[in-house]
Amino acid sequence: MSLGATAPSRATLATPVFDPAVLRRDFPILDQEVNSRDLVYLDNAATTQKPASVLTALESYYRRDNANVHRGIHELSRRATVAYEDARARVGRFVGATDPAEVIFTRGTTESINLMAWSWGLDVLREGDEILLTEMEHHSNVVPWQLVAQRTGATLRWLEIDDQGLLELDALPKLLGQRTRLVSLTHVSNVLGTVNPVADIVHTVREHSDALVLIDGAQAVPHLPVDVRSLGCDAYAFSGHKMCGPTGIGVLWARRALLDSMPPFQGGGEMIRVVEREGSTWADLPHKFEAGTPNIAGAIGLSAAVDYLERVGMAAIARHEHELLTYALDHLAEVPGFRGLGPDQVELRSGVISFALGDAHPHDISTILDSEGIAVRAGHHCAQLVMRHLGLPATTRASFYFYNTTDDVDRMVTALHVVKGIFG
Ligand code: C6P
Repeated sequence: MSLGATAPSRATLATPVFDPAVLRRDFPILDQEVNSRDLVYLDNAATTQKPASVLTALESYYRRDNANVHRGIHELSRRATVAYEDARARVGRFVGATDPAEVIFTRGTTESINLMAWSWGLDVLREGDEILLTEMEHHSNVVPWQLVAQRTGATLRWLEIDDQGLLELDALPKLLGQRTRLVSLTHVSNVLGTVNPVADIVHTVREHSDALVLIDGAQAVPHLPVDVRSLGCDAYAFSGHKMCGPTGIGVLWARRALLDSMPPFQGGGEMIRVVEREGSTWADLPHKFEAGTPNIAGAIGLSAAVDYLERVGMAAIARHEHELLTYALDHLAEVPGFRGLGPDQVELRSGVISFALGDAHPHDISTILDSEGIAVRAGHHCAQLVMRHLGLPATTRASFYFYNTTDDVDRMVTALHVVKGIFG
């Protein structure tokens, strides 16, 4: 089934055959050569490629409907507003949010977490309060809390990672208490691929504290079925560009009562009710948190991405990534000097493989792979605390999506043999 610009009929969808080799035809960018080799794109944790249906949605919005939202009473503005608000409801439903007012459009996960930090954190945190983070966090879920802790006198506490790349959950109850105001953690690690048992963690947090739970879902929503309500968390952040959507758009979902209690994050047009010289009052949710002209095209593109992902099927995506991960780990183990990082149990991981290869530097590895037309990421992956835990300055990282095939893995394995030949 190719799920390109035109959606297949419901009848076709009743018995879809998941075939990554066919699905990848929906992604025009994948059909090219890099350094005279067919492109193999294995940098999906950084950003994913966009199907034709998303490109078409963006183009047709700009060609036919472009106008500012919630302002004009002319036809184009009406169309743009309807499309933008439909996108909010659509994207919210994709992660189990039943109330569109709880879906705030942001620039991405980073801005969603900053919204929580600068609105809720600055307003609520006091000297002696504690924020519990994990050693597994991306800098986006570390630095905003450091900044807000500096201003409020709150303290950061840390849940560690064990030798397997799993969170040391036995230590969690001891880290929680009266002073814990927030537990903020990633759903899936962008370095180790570890899928954290979020619902269980929320349960433990509720048993031992009154803390809020914020989840960084940047690497989860694109790869597995997510339902924010059944996870039981208070807030959940994710990015559009990692799930076939455009860059510059993301979501903060949070419970209505929490959002209602929070002051605005930024001030400007759109987020006010009345402005007087003496002060202003705020618009209702979700607009209170969306100052200025929003990323209208981005929201519409993300909605098209969500349509696409739903047609492919999130359960099928997760299953395919597990199969690819198993296949890749088996074959990579044959490359001399290969050392994979992250949990041994594939069921506890998503499609991310960070690795070391003998003494070869990750930047050299990735340069050689690039010369073979293979895109991977090398570096600390914006997770220096994880690197410190691993005792490495950097790793090479291959990250899969549903359009990757075993042929892609074979190409990488062959290229790593070349790297090994060069570095010995
Ligand atoms: N990780 C990676 O290559 P933004 O940049 O706001 O869309 O997402 C930030 C972010 C937050 N949390 C996690 C777990 C992430 O993986 C990311 C982005 C990319 O791993 C770029 S550094």
